[in-house]
Amino acid sequence: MASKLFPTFHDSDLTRSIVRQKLVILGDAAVGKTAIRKVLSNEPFPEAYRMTPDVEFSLHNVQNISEKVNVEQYIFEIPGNSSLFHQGGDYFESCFQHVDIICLVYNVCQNDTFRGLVKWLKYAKGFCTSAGTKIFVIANQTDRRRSKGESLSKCDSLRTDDNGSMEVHVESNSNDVSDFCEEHGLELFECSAYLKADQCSVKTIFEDLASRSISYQSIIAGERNEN
Ligand SMILES: Nc1nc2c(ncn2[C@@H]2O[C@H](COP(=O)(O)OP(=O)(O)OP(=O)(O)O)[C@@H](O)[C@H]2O)c(=O)[nH]1
Ligand SMILES: [Mg+2]
Repeated sequence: MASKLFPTFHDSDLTRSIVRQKLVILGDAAVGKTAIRKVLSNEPFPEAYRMTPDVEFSLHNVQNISEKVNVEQYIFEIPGNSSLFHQGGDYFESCFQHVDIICLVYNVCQNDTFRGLVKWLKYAKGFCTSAGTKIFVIANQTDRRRSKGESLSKCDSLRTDDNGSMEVHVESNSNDVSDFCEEHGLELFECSAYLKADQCSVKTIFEDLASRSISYQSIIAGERNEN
């Protein structure tokens, strides 16, 4: 999974290769796409919700994954607000060119954001130009999950959606989630961008995605050696 747009860079002085990955983060409004990007950039967790009005970008460096390779992840967040997404038109679509990885994010405590993945998956498949793009699902906000026996949790709290209307949050059914992932051949990761202890799980997920690109590089290198 090495981007054609950001080719692998071999620095003979540093004796390390830099593998560049292009990632796109998609999902409904307020599922935590910005929060995930901020955690990866070691920026403070965004407590107050501020809608992302345009494509936003972060660079995440993954070092020491192997002795010979560093990975640079170029992460593009697409606004989740559907009217903004449609206004973005061709520009948003162009972000899907030469993408290595697409992360579909939903909020575990808001079932409609899980249902929204059908739409985001359709966009991802429709706009992607590279055959090798891998798509993953990230279930975020696990810290808000209802613990067994708990009658009322943060999951059931009332909250305003991106159109300003109040709605009750209903937790997504784990069987539905696994069925969806199985049906579409998508791997599922879970995390919380909020809990300090869990923020490392966000980093672990992206390191995992980075290490897969290294495996891919090893295959390519192996093929080159064979020829
Ligand atoms: N408890 C909890 N809150 C979270 C978590 N991730 C994000 N939030 C909160 O959810 C709200 C929305 O987060 P954002 O990251 O801005 O959502 P987004 O997906 O980028 O939304 P758009 O930019 O509008 O598409 C913010 O108030 C965050 O503080 C999480 O893991 N746990
Ligand atoms: Mg955002």
